[in-house]
Amino acid sequence: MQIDVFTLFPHWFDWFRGQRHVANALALGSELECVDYRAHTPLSAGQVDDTPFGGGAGMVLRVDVVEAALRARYDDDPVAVRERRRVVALTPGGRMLDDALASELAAEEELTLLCGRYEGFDERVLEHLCSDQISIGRYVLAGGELAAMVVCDTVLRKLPGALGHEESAHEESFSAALDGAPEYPHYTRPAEWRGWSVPDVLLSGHHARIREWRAERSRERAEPSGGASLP
Ligand code: 6GU
Repeated sequence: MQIDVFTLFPHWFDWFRGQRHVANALALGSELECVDYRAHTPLSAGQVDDTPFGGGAGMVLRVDVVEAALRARYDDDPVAVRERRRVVALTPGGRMLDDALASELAAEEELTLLCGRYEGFDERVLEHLCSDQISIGRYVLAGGELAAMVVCDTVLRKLPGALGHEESAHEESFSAALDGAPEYPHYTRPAEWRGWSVPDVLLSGHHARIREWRAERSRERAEPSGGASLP
């Protein structure tokens, strides 16, 4: 998979690239590249944003700046680029990221992520230069960079080989393998600690019963009252 992230802070992604599963995915042939809006701005003094028409607080990322960066990267009219490549803008109001959307993105061979800053994008970026918008939750971040990393994290770990264990990403929380339910609980050694013991079935070596027990726990957690995080 080839991912391009458009950002004003490309160096933020240096740390991200060093994380094990990301490094694994990159070593296995995936690519994660950053494009700096500022390096391609047609405006003077590295300007990339401007005050909103109609007034109001904050700054808005300009449409001509985003267009210039896309054009420089893809050597084509960005309006045509989004026809052949998924171009996602990270916005607080976008489609909520979940496991199904992550799988959908992981199936793309090429993906472009546009990070906004400040008050976000000029609306014409969203209307004409991108294919869709994704949000990682209903709260506002100072910019799309952390959201882009969240998207890359969950997408890259779905690619074959990224986790080392082929099974690890298959039967995990919210996956189709668990019917979208949270994952069952895990335990490891010691089997007994301060009187807190591991369920007997897991020590039984009886694989069919273990599978059944795990499916039941997973289903329980999917019920409104079953989640450990719910009151
Ligand atoms: Cl994608 N961007 C920003 N700026 N804030 C967010 C977000 C994205 N998702 C949740 N909050």
